[in-house]
Formats: sequence, structure tokens, C-alpha cells
Amino acid sequence: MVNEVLSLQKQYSLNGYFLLKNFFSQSFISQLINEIEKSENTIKYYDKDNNLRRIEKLYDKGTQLNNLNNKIIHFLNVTFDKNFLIFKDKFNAKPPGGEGFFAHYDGIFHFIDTDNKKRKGWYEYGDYFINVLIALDKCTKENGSLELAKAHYGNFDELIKNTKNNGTPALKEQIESITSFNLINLDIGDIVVFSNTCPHRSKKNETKNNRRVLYYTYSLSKYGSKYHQYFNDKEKSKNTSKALVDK
Ligand SMILES: O=C(O)CCC(=O)C(=O)O
Repeated sequence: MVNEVLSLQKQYSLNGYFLLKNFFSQSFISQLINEIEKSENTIKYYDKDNNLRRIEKLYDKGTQLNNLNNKIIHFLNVTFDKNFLIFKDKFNAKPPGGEGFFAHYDGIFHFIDTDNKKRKGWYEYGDYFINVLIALDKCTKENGSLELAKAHYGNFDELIKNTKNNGTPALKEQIESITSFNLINLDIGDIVVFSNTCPHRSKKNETKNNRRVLYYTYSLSKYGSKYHQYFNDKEKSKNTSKALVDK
């Protein structure tokens, strides 16, 4: 146990991410899918063909969904020796033919608030974010699995220089071209834990089935819960590019 934790900490400090196989059982994942399908009072996004693309605000909309969040918080606490709270949550369906995601960091973009003030993306809410992606389906090259690169280090003002700085967290092409991305193949129940400063991207789903994942982000509990503030600000944001809506 102690050795496992040390190995994960080492991988995280070397790469900014690690992968854990079979972290959740297939039966637990099936129960989660059931609850996600039945969930109410969430925010749903559809693509132009009216396929469900994304659901937000769902982490507490079922018994097993609540269990999932508690298990992740416990795991992050044991692994990083820090206390975490959920910052944001989403279910990405990536339906057949569904578009991929351009290369980006998470949270490194500007948005305009209701007072027309320029704000620093997620860094308005904290300075340390960990993403946990949970595979609900097998994720492969064909269905557009995540491609992940080693974390880049720096604060908001340093990292934004690597982005197009256009209200989205998209990386400059020149930065993307010198970054080496690894395709992360996942089986149902595997998880990937990664820093928001790991460049990542994914391709279109070329298969006939959805490629479903949960994509949760955690922030440090010492700053208090930022979950509602984040979603409220996102709703009211005047970003013309809708970066905050997408991220
Ligand atoms: O679901 C994917 O393929 C990648 C998602 C992603 O990069 C994101 O939501 O920031």
C-alpha cells in the first residue's frame, strides 16, 4: 500500500499523470450508467444532430454517483496527502461521428464576467486541479480516446503564453507540434488521473457506438467548495467564444 502510493506519487511528479487499470468493477460502472441515464436536474448539451454530447452537474444525482465521488476523494487524499473537493463534473458521451477535442490545457483561458472584468479561467477558484477520467466504455484510437502529454509547469500567466489566448484553452500550433502525446487506451473501469496542465486532445469517434467517460475535476478543500460558484460564473460568463461553456 505504502509502496503503491509512492509509485503513483513518483509517476505523477515525473509525468503529471498516471493510469490505474480496473479501478472500478464492471458492475459498479453499469450501475453508474443506469443512474446517469436516469439523472435529472443536470445540464445537458446536444450536438447539431441532436445526439447527447455532454451532461454536467451530475456527480450527486444518484447513490452510486455519490459513492463514486466519495471513493475518488478518499483515493486522492491517500495518494496526494491533501484534501480535495469536487470542482466540476461532466459526462462526455462522444457519440458515433462525434467530434474530438483540440489540444489544450484545462482551465487556462480568460473569460469576461458580468462586470466586464477579464478573469483567469479556473485560477479564479484555486491553483491546483486534478482531473480524474473514468472509462465507462472501452476507449480506443478508433473511438477517440484521450491523448495525453506530460504536464507543463508554470503559473497561469506563464502557461497562457502557450495558448492561442482567444478565450479558449487551445494550445498554439507551434506548442502542439513539439509536444509528444500518448494515446491512452482504456478498458471499462480504468481511470486516468492527470494534472490540468497536461496538454491533451482527442479525435473523432469513428465507430458506431458511444465512447462514454466521466471527467471530474478536483480542487483543494482548503479553499472551500468552488463548485456552485464555478457553474454560476460559467452560466453568466460573457465569453463570446464560449470557452467557459465548453470547459
Ligand atoms: O472526452 C474526450 O475525448 C476529451 C475531453 C477533453 O479533453 C475535455 O473535456 O477537456
